[in-house]
Formats: sequence, structure tokens, C-alpha cells
Amino acid sequence: MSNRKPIYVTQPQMPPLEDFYPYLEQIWENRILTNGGPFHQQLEAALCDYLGVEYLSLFSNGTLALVTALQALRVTGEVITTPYSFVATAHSLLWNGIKPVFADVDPVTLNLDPQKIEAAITPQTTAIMPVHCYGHPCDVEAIQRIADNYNLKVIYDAAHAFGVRDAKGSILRHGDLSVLSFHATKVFNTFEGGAIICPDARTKQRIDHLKNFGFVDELTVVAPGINGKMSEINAAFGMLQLKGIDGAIARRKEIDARYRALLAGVDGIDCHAQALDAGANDSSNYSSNYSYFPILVGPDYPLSRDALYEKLKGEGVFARRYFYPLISDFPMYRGLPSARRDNLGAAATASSRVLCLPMYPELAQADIERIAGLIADQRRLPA
Ligand code: T4K
Repeated sequence: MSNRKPIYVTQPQMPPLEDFYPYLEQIWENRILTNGGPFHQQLEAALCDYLGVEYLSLFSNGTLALVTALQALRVTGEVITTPYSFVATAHSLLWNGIKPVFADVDPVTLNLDPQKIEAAITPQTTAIMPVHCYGHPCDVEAIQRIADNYNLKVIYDAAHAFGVRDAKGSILRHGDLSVLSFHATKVFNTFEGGAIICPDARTKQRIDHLKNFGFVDELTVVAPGINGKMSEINAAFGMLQLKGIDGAIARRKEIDARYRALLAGVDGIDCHAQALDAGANDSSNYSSNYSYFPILVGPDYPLSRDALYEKLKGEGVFARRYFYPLISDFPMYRGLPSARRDNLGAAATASSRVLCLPMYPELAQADIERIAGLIADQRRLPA
């Protein structure tokens, strides 16, 4: 084990502490701690502006936002989703009594393969829940065509896709709803937090009722809502975080480029293609957020993925296997017919090969070189 300071897969971006004091003083002054207070309202407006979307409702985390998004659209029956994601994606379905139906991913983009979605539709299907995995846009046009043809709703789990744009604007404008996560490990964090992006004021109103127990006013409750509200501390922190977000994404872009350059010649290591290379729609004006840096460890590499993971760990580098195991392999899902391995070949292959390398704005240049060097060195060592 190395004596160096551990390097984790991510480290949250934090502004100087003293910059947060004035925000805290305001909260102490006005004594509004939650329930749609002034910072909550400011952050909703500021995020709409920054992201280029019209309606956004803040949440205490991304998972509650997913659960509520399904409630808002009254989704029931079966929903087609990806096994290659964080477990919260499918859990949000189970929390609503909905049956997840897993479809395979495209082996290059690692997002749901539209053809596989279409093949999984049954008379019980009511919606599709794709994930813009690692912030790389799904094939939104093909998915919308399927949704239109079969009269299905589309809720994007956009937990990784803060600030991602295609040629015509925010990726979050696609589908019926999109859900963001502002967890500590995300590109934009409010410690914990999340949001639903929706296309019209009426839907936002329903979502806002649902996240506040269903209250419309003091005496009227219109739905069995939940408590999904973001607190003023989190919202105030979000306002401060927004100031640094462009710089943070720019630094991530540099790190992404450096890793790619350093790993380019290493046989058996494939850097997951940026959406540009992966053939996403409208790639001409696509802008990424560089939220993760996944590599795929192939059979040509001298170590297995897990051996490389352990090797790096021994050197104090805590890379992560996002997303292994597949969601469909967890006990509450593995009995589903759609969870069968032969249904999910591309997802299973990616899951057995992927390793997300440390990626965060404050990752030092020397550490990037060292991590890439450790990976490249395995090729030179005698087996
Ligand atoms: N949908 C998708 C596609 C998602 O990826 C997620 C969350 C959600 C939905 C749900 O959104 P939220 O309800 O979380 O808002 C992490 C995150 O907890 C989770 O938010 C995220 N996806 C998932 C991909 O990763 P873990 O269990 O791997 O996190 P953890 O605690 O091991 O953190 C990873 C590393 O980050 C640590 O080794 C050290 C560093 N770290 C972490 C935290 C929490 C810090 O430096 N500071 C911190 O405060 O799940």
C-alpha cells in the first residue's frame, strides 16, 4: 500500500469557505430554512438560465426526483430501462410499483440501444427511462420516434448530464421529463440535491405539489405527495457553486484530453469514446461536461479489469467500476426475464471491462501522469 494521500474517483468542487459565510448570514437573518425559500427560488431561476431550460423544480436528491417524475406522469405497468446505470435508476421504478424491463445498451455509446428498446415493448409498456450515461447523450431522436409510435412517455435519468448540450441546446429538453442529480460526486453539487426539468408551467406545478406532500395551499392536498424539497442551505450553496461551474468543466476537459493523450498508445485500454466520436446526433456542436473518465480494459491488456483495479488501489488510486455489477444482477432484479445475460450482452461486456479513473477539477497534473503511467507500466512489466 502506498503512503501517498489517497486519490478517489472524484472529489467535490468546494469554493473557499469564507465565500459561503454571507449566504449563511442571510439564512440566519431571515430564518427561512426550507419550503421554497428565497435561495430555493433564486437557484431554480439561475439554473434555468444556466442550463437553458424553461422549467425546473429542485429536489433534495436525484433519487426522489426520479420517484416523483414517475408519479408526476402517472406512469404504471412496465418501463423499459438500462441495466448499465447506478441502481437508483431502477429502484425509482420499484418504489412506484412499476416493473422494470431491461434492454441492452449500444456497445459503443453504452446508452440504451433504440432497437433493443423497440423489441422490449409489450402491451403493458407505458414509458422508457434511458440514462445519458457518463453525460453522453442518448440517441434522443430515435427514442422519441419510438415513444411517438407506441405512445410512451420518456423520462431521462440525466443524473450525469448537467450542462451537456447538443447543437440545438440543452440535452435536458428531450423527452417528457429529465432528472438531474446534484450529489457531492457530480459535476455540479449542492452536497445532496437534484432537479426535474419539465416543459411547461402546469407540469412544474404538479411536480411542486408532489414534492411538498401534495399541498396546494394550507388546507388543500391534491395527491399523496412526498417530502422532496431542497433546503435553503443546499440551495444557497448551489448559488455559490454556479459561479465556478464553467471553470470546473473547462478543467475537466483538460484532464480528459491529457488522459486520452497519455493512454492513446496503451494496447488493451480503450478510453470510452466521447459522444463526438461515438456518433451522437448533431455532434457538430455538442458540448460535454466530462463528468467521468471511463476506460475499458480489453483482453489484450496484461491484467484483468479487476486486477488493474486492485493494482491501482494498492498505489492509493481508488478508481471505481461504474457500472458493475449491472443493476439487473442485484437480487431484487435478477429474477426478471429481461435480466437474463443473453438479453444484455453488450451491457455485461462493458460492465466486466469498465474502470472509471479519477476525474475532478482539482486533480493535479502530476497525479494524472502517475495514474496513466501506472496503467501503461503494466504493459512493460514481465507478466
Ligand atoms: N441516476 C444515476 C445514473 C446516478 O448515477 C445517480 C447517482 C442517481 C440516479 C441518484 O442520484 P442521487 O440520489 O445520488 O442524487 C455515488 C453517488 O452516491 C451517487 O450519487 C452516484 N449516482 C453514483 C454514480 O456514485 P457511490 O456509492 O459510488 O459513492 P461513494 O460514497 O463511494 O463516493 C465515491 C467517491 O467520491 C468516494 O470514494 C470519495 C469521493 N467522495 C464522495 C462523497 C460522498 C468525496 O470525496 N466526498 C463525498 O462527500 O455512489
